[in-house]
Amino acid sequence: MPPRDLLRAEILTETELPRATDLLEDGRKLAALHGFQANPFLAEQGASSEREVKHRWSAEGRIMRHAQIGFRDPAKTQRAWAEIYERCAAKGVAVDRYGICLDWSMGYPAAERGKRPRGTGIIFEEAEDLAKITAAAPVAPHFGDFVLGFPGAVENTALALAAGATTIGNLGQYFTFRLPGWDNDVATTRATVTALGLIAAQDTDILVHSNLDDGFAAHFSDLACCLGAVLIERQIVKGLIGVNTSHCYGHHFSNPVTRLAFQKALYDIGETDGSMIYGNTTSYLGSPAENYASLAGYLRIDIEGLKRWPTGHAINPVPVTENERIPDIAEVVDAQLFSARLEEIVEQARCLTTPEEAAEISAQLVTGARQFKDAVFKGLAAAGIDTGDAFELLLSLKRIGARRLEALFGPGQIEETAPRTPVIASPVIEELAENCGIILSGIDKVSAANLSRRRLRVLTATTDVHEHGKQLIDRLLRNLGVEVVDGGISVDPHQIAALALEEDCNAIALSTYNGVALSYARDLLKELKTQKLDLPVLIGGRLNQIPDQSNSSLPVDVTAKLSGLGLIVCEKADDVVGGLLEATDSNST
Ligand code: B12
Repeated sequence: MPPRDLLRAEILTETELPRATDLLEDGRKLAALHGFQANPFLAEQGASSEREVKHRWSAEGRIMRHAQIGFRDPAKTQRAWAEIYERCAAKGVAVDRYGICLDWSMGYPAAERGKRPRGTGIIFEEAEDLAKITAAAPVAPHFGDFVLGFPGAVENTALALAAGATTIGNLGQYFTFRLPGWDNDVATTRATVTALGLIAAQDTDILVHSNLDDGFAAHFSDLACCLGAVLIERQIVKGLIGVNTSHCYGHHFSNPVTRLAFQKALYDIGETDGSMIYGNTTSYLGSPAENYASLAGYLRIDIEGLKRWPTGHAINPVPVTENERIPDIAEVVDAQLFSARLEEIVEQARCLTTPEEAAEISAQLVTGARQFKDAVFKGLAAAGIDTGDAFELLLSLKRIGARRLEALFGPGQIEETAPRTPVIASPVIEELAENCGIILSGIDKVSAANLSRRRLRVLTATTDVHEHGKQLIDRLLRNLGVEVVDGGISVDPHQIAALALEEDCNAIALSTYNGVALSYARDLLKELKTQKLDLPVLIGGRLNQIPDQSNSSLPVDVTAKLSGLGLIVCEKADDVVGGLLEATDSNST
């Protein structure tokens, strides 16, 4: 598809939109009310921002250490803030920054939060409550999720500043996350640009953080486009607004060579303010003992990369129970201590590493990323988008989406029939294909043939941003001769029911991960009833829910309740076969 296919009228359909200059000015005015409050970490370091500390430590060869916390219960979060620091310090290990997991309901404007669905993270109303937590130990607060990129961006940025954060994100989420029931992307963009104005007006150096894996990276099939996203976001935030950016990557970077190459490529394109290299959480597939091997595997690469190419990033030792549930305090401490010991071991073994292959890949990534960024800006300008206006740029990129951007402007070779060949393939896509092959080979031939004969149409969808489960089910079903109707990512129950009716589907296969399985299932059944549809609903993923009226920190399993409602609970992807065969037995053969 040539770039000329992109037209302003198709992307920005409104006749009138806010101008970034006005929104940035609104944000600047708010700075008189919402200023930055220093935190114990900066006091201890004698610095005015985390950025300053990052530069100092990079020069000394010291690597920061990051832990992610944020229990639903604020008192527990406060306890964790102090206890993790103290228990590690007692062993001579420093934890330097905490990433706070705000709840997704915090993404809505403050006035709306009470009536919106809740997820698994922490919920705050008052800045003082938050500041009490961040004062509990000299650790730099990092506000990553559900701040920038959401309709509640201005209120949440003010909260983060009052709690002493000098790294605030998460711009990556702006491009891909959808809050349930919220489709007003103009309001989201307006809040985000205004919040960027508030950040730009602070008299200390605030970093705008973006987690690439939350944003476009998980959707691009080419890692060169993923690196290109860094250049594009930098151009918008630094180039047009004057604020420094800080990029995080790692969840999906499971290939050691490309993980190391990406680190070098970031260094080569001038990253000095990296927030953290996220743990390769997709490699946590087994028991804690097995996950320790994965932890060592990715940390070793990250330590090696940061020693060679210091970018300011912290390492992030993710607790080994992360694939089972939200990790508890002691598990966070264990992972931190493990990482400190591993750092010593990596240092001793450095003579063994030869990163030539990574260096070669990194050079290709940098060239591809620059090509991608230039093509995106040229293409947007040709389509009539004002590339000097941050509001128009952000909204256009969000609406075009990763897949189309890559198809139009990616640096990979264009193919006649297939998508572009990536310069460097993303490991996510490769792993899904491999995983699908393994599952298919384990399905018995009689069941597969039986399913294929039924000529089913199955709607697949997700309740939240996690889409790998759905992608896997889509692939499996297509390979088994089932027609897949794409119900989308982060969709609301009424949308699923309406589409199932319109597309005359035989069943729904739902993937859910955000601790809302039960409430979502109830709403979906209600919507199906409204549409007078009696369809089997298969459900998989993380089948748990945070009890609504409780302040409990961890979601509870709701598998039995889902079965009680009549849903077909699927533990593994291949359960889709038995589930569909059983549920569609009478009416489809
Ligand atoms: C990758 C990932 C992400 C990626 C998702 C990228 C993407 N585009 O998909 C990113 C980084 C964006 C992300 C974000 C978040 N994540 Co996340 N994420 C994960 C992770 C590491 C892997 C999940 C995954 O994709 N697995 C791959 C699939 C293929 O395998 P699987 O999950 O084991 O599924 C199997 C079965 O369940 C089954 N299956 C799944 N669905 C279906 C459906 C049907 C019909 C059938 C038959 C079978 C089936 O098939 C699979 C193979 O057998 C998990 C932790 C982990 N290691 O599992 C956390 C995890 C799911 N995330 C979690 C959380 C909390 C979040 C955030 C809220 C964090 C935050 N504060 O921002 C946000 C979500 C925000 C939002 N708006 O929704 C929690 C969920 C907590 C819970 N409910 O218990 C987890 C468990 C991590 C944790 N312990 O805290 N995440």
